[in-house]
Amino acid sequence: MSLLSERQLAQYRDEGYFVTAPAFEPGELAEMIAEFDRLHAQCVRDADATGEEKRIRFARLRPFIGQAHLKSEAISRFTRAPIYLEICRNFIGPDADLYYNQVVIKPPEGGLAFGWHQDSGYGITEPLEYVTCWTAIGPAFKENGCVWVIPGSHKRGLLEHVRGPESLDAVVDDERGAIPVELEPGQIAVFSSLTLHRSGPNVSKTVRRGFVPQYHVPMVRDKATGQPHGDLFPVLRGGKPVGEAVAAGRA
Ligand SMILES: O=C(O)CCC(=O)C(=O)O
Repeated sequence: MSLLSERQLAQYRDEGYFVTAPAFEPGELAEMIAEFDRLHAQCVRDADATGEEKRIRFARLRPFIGQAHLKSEAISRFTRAPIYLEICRNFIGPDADLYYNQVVIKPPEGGLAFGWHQDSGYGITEPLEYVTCWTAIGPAFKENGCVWVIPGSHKRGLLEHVRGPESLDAVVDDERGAIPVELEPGQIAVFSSLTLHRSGPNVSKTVRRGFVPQYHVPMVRDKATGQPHGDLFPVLRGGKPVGEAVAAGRA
C-alpha cells in the first residue's frame, strides 16, 4: 500500500506542495533532536573559532548545517526512511539520490527569517526540478518560524534570484495566496524545487527544528559545468532501497 494518497499526488501537481501525516516514531524524532543539538553545539564552536562576526551570528540565530548525512549515522539512516523513498518513487522515479540535506534550526526568541526563494534558484541542475522534504522534527508553527509557501507558484518557472543581506532571494512580484505550513512533529511539507517558500522569524519560546533532505535523479549534473553536483548519495535503485538492491545483487 502506498504511503501517499491520490489526493496528495494531485495537490503536488496542481499546487506544488502537500503535507504528509506524521511519518516518524517519537523515538526516531528524539534521536534526531539529540543529533541536532550535538551538531548545533559543534557549529557554534566552529564559528566562534573563526572569529567571523557574520558566521557567529548565523551559527547562533539561523544555523543551517549541510551534508548532515556525513556528520551523523542516525541522520544518514533517516534520509532513507520509507516515506522519503515513497516520495522519490512518485516524484523522481525508481532511481533517486539524496541531492542535498540540511539541519535547519531557529532558536527561540531571535531565530532569523529567510526570504522568498525557489530551491532551484540556489543551483541550476540538469534536469532542473527536484523534491524538497521539509520535515518537522519538533512542532513548526507561525510564531516559531514555520515555512510559508505560495501554492501554484511552481508553475511560474525559475525566477531571478538576487543576493539579499541575509539570503539569496527570488524576485517575487505577487505574494497573494501565501500560506503558513504549520506542522506537527514528524509531518513533512513536500514541495517542488520551483515552489516559492520562505520562513518567518522565531518570536516564540519554542525552538524550531527542521530536517530538509532533497532528492533528485542519480548523478545529477550542474547545468553550467556539466559536473555531477550535490550529495550524490544513492537512496533508491530499481524502486528498492539501496541497501536492499545491493544485497539482492550479491545474492
Ligand atoms: O527552514 C527554513 O527556515 C528555510 C529553509 C529553506 O527554505 C531552505 O533550506 O530552502
